[in-house]
Formats: sequence, structure tokens, C-alpha cells
Amino acid sequence: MLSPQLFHKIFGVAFFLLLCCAQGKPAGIPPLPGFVRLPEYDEGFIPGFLPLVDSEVGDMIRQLEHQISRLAGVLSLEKKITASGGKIFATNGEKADFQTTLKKCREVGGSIATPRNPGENDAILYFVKNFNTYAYLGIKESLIPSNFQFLDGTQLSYANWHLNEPSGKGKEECVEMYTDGTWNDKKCNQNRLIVCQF
Ligand code: MMA
Ligand code: CA
Repeated sequence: MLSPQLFHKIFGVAFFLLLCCAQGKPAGIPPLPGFVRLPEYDEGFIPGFLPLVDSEVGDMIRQLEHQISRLAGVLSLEKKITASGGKIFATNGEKADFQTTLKKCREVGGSIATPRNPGENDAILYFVKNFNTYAYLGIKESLIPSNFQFLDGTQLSYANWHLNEPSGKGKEECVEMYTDGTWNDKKCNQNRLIVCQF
């Protein structure tokens, strides 16, 4: 029988693994493309957690990693998830306007896909190409026409505008990704592929 202390530890580890699920993988099986390997833990030690001594805990971690890896495999096969750096991007293949996309992503604990470098832009482009549908990005025009910002209000540190874009001059407050990965400022009421990040 598991002691309450051990149960608490296992619960903590499970929660930790859920938080960084895409990084999990069973030993010996390579991570899916774009997914990062968890650091090897030495003698059952996970940074931030008490040293783990019970081999039951190690077995449970491996089981959880295996299950998470299988789930990632299924979603990857369906082209519903991909990763870049530490970020996971996901789509459900459905379309929605900008506000609905924000809501849908928030409802599942994520946020709208926001490319902050070429690798992340390519990760989003993977869905745009596969579903042959433009996607809204987490970028909006500020009160200054033609000035675009991330949704947290910070200035763009990376941009991939299409030639002659942005063009809306205050009339196109959202940003969509074209099937070549370039960006266009666009009205926010169109139906676009829902892509979230986690
Ligand atoms: C559309 C609309 C704009 C875009 C231009 C490019 C005519 O407007 O999608 O956002 O800039 O096409 O020609
Ligand atoms: Ca435009």
C-alpha cells in the first residue's frame, strides 16, 4: 500500500509530467520531431522535487511518459500537433473568427498561435498548408494605424509580412498567415483555421 507521503510525491510528479507532457517520452524511444527530450534524472531525482527512492515511482514515471508519448503520436499522425522549441502548437482543424479563436484556445488552457521566430512561424505554417486554410495569429494592430503588436501589448520582435503588407491602415486589425507563411493584416470577422499554442 502507498503511504500518503509517497502518494503525494507521485501526484506531484504526475502533475509535473502533465505540465511538460510534450517533452515526455519513454526511455529509448526518440521524441517526436520538434519535441524536446526531458533531462535524464539521476537516481530518481527530479529538480524541484524531493529525491525519489522508491522504484515504484520510477516505473510510474516511465508509464506516464509512455502514455503521453502515445497520445502525442496519435495527434501527430492526425497532423493536429507539432512543436518548435519548447512550444506546442495544435489545431482541431476547425475554423473561426478571431474572437472565437481566442476563446477556444483559452478554454483548453492555451492561447492563439503567436509566432515569435522563424521556427514557430514554420510550425504554424505546417497546419496552414495541411488544412489549406489561412490562420489568425496572436497579433493585433495597436491604436496607431499600421503598428502591430503581440496580444500582451509588446512590439513585434519578429515579423514576416507579405510584400506590401500591412496595408489596412487601421481598417484591418487582425493578422492572418498565408499558405506561404507570410502575414497579411485582415479584418477580424473571417473564418480562419484555429491554431493554438501551449
Ligand atoms: C484583400 C485583403 C487585404 C489584402 C489585399 C491584398 C483587397 O483586399 O485580403 O487584407 O491586403 O487583399 O491584395
Ligand atoms: Ca492587408
